[in-house]
Formats: sequence, C-alpha cells, structure tokens
Amino acid sequence: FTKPVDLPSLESRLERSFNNHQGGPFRVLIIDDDAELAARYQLVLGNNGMLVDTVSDPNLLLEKMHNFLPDVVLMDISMPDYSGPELAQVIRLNDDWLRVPIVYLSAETNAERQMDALLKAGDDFITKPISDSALLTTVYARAQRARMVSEALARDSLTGLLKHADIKEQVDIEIERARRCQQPMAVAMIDIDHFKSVNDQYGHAFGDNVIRALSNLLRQRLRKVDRLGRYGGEEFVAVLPNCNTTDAWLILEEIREAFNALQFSTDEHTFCCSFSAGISGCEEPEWDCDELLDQADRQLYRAKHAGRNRICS
Ligand code: GH3
Ligand code: MG
Ligand code: MG
Ligand code: MG
Repeated sequence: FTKPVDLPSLESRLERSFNNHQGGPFRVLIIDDDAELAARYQLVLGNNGMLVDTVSDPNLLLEKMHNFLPDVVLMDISMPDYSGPELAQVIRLNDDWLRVPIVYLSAETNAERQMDALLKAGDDFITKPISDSALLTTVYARAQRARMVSEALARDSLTGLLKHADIKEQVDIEIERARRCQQPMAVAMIDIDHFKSVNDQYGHAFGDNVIRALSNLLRQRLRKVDRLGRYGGEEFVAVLPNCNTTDAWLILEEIREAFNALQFSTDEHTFCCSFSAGISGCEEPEWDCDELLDQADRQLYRAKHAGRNRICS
C-alpha cells in the first residue's frame, strides 16, 4: 500500500455495498492468541460496519466457524498450541469452507515462512504492524469478492436466475413475511408449452435461447421485490410479495401475451412460443412452501389441460 485510504469515503462505499448485497454486513473471524491485538482489529473492522468475532482458543475454532459463518478469516501465524497454517488446513478439510478467504496476519517477515503459510491453505499475507486503513481495505476487498463469487455460483448459469433450492428458500421467506405483515403473497409456476418440440425442430441451442428470452422478459416485467428462479429445465417459479392471486394473474397474463408475441427466427423459420402458468396464494393460513408450490403446480396442470397458453389460479 502506497496510497493512504480515505477512511470516511471508504466507509460510505462500505455502506453502499452493504445495501447492494444481500446477506448483511461482512462477517470476519479473527484467530489470534493475543487478545489485546484481536480486540484492536475487532474495533477497527467493527467501527466500519463489519461483524467481527474472535477466537483465542484453537479448540473452539471449528465450532465457531459453524456458528458464525465468516466471509473472511484473519489468522495469526504463531500461537502456543497450533500454528496458523495448521489451523487453516483444518478449516479447508470442510468443503463448505473451501471458498472462505484466509488472510494471515503476522509479524513473520521471513519470506520463505510466509510463502509456506500461503501454500498450506491461505490466500493472503499481511505483515504486522498494519495501518487501520490497510487492514480495512484488505478485509473488505476479500470479503466482497468472496460474496460475489458465492452469489454468482448460486445462480443458474443459463439464465442468471436463482436455482431450485434458492427460489424455494425465497418462497419460505416470503410466506413468513406475508404472515408477519398480514399481507397477501402469490407464487407462480411457469412452464413453456411444447418445449420438447422446439428442441426437436430447431435444436437444443435454440431451445436455450427461448429459455433465456422468457427469463429476460420475466425479469423485466416483474417488480424489483419479486423473486424469480429457474425451477427446472423450462420451468420457472416467481414469488410475488404483497400481491394477491388476482393481481398476480393480471401481471402474468400481460407477460404471457408479451411472450406469445415474441418472434423467434432461425435461418429458415419464424415461430412463436407460449407458456402456461399456475398461481397460488396463501389462502390456507397454515400452508408451507411445498403446499403452495403443489397448489401452483396443480393450477399449471389445469392450464395445460385446458389447452395451454393460459394462466390458472
Ligand atoms: P408441455 O407443454 O406439456 O410442458 O410440453 P413440453 O414439451 O414442454 O414438456 P416436457 O416437460 O415433456 O419437455 C420439456 C423439455 O425441455 C424436455 C427437455 O429436453 C427440455 N429441456 C430441459 N432443460 C432444457 C435446457 O436447459 N435447454 C433446452 N434447450 N431444453 C431443455
Ligand atoms: Mg501470536
Ligand atoms: Mg416442464
Ligand atoms: Mg413444458
């Protein structure tokens, strides 16, 4: 670091980034036998909006990892019972923590020992003493990238939408919110009609374009608060908070028309596609995610049997 960081401006950037990212403040776990030093780092990071926890007893490390779920681990090198690199290797034994950046923070200046520590299981090496701004920036950059990577990996690669398990989690979250706020909510299950024949006639790659086109249209037309996921191959789930089934039907009906109006062209053909959808709401007070999705699926089945290219609720 040559250029000093302007802390107030970094602070406002941190706040902005908290608002842009789901999952709340960055979580930092500090492992250091020097409790006073750990408390000092905790203060610096904590004062800048990060959530910090410390471990001084290495025997409690794994339990703490499980309970705290850090975005970044700050690891001392020399401790009485175990070395930092040894502990880092133990952390890496668990697949869940392969992506968590481990940053060594040590007074170790011997380049060979630093490299050895990095090769064992670490991502970065900071030499103590470190300025507050350099500590903050290093941790911030590591945490932000780690979050971005996990968010990207959590998304469906064809459409960029949430995957099956994650959209179900959103259904759960929105059911909970709807109950707490005594608001309606709706779930839509959307399935492209006769998609098998699109693949058969125009090829799988072209089929992929149709899936992407529908996903883009849904993203454009739904509200920012709505959650959207690719539930299966050519099947999508949308969660609409604070929206009753009648309004959900109207929104989906507009999207259905817009999708049906799109023209897809290959070298030789121009054709149109359609989808059918089923909508359900929290009509029964005790319905959970699976029951809500089952009900939407039953409505989808009705729409298919009634001739497709329609919405049932
Ligand atoms: P229906 O109107 O009853 O929904 O008929 P359908 O042909 O759409 O229904 P079905 O579920 O039988 O076929 C879905 C097809 O979607 C089968 C599968 O090969 C195809 N598919 C699934 N995932 C993908 C994908 O990622 N890309 C492409 N191109 N096709 C996919
Ligand atoms: Mg130490
Ligand atoms: Mg299907
Ligand atoms: Mg289909």
